[in-house]
Amino acid sequence: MGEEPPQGTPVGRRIVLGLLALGGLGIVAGRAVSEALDALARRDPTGLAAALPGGVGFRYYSVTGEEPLRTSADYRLVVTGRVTHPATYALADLAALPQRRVVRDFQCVTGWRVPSVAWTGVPLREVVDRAVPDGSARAVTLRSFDGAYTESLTLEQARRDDVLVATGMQGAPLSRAHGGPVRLLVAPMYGYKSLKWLAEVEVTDRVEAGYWEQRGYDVDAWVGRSNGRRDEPV
Ligand SMILES: Nc1nc2c(c(=O)[nH]1)N[C@H]1C(S)=C(S)[C@@H](COP(=O)(O)O)O[C@H]1N2
Ligand SMILES: [Mo]
Repeated sequence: MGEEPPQGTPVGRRIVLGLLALGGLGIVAGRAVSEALDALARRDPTGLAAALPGGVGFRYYSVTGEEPLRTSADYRLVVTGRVTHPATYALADLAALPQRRVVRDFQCVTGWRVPSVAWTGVPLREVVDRAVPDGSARAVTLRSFDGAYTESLTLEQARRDDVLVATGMQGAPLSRAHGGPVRLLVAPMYGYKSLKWLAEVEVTDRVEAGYWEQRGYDVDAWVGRSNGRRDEPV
């Protein structure tokens, strides 16, 4: 790994959702409790919530140290670049496209992993292919409305079933802290590929290294097969 772990600035504190320990309680109870823990952790600048039972959980990351805001009313996703039909999607437009649910462990390259996270949203290929990539198209660059974070995928990776323009997580709308109203989910790769606060998909003629890749991390970030790590693949 590089000298600088890709954890950005945790937004305020470390957070444990405790979903593992609560797995037996069922989805509804688990979600209610995780929301309570979430609220607790957000009020807890000391980070003591990280010591709650449950062992593993999400940490909230933002390289800018901020949580940028787009309301569900003013959110827009633009699809640009080497396409013949550039498009702009409001949240309702995304909701009208084919939806998909992906349940997968979520793992950061620094080592933490959250088991069996349920995501919902539109496969990225739906918005890419609706824009009709031209003959020069090879990849996509993703941009965040935080103004700093970027990511990229090959066109082939972007068309996978487990790569989503995600609007939901654990049965609820995606929270602002987790990148809402819309983030990218690249389920088979380390967390840094899953860009939060997604604003733009630009179709490009080559892969452009993203924020963390410019700082030494692998562009192809398959869990267990990159960054010199030996994690269980997801
Ligand atoms: N815009 C933005 N997206 C981001 C990051 C970030 O700092 N800014 N951090 C990445 C990293 S390193 C991880 S592990 C995940 C963490 O997702 P979470 O904050 O929802 O836990 O978001 C990824 N996407
Ligand atoms: Mo990460």
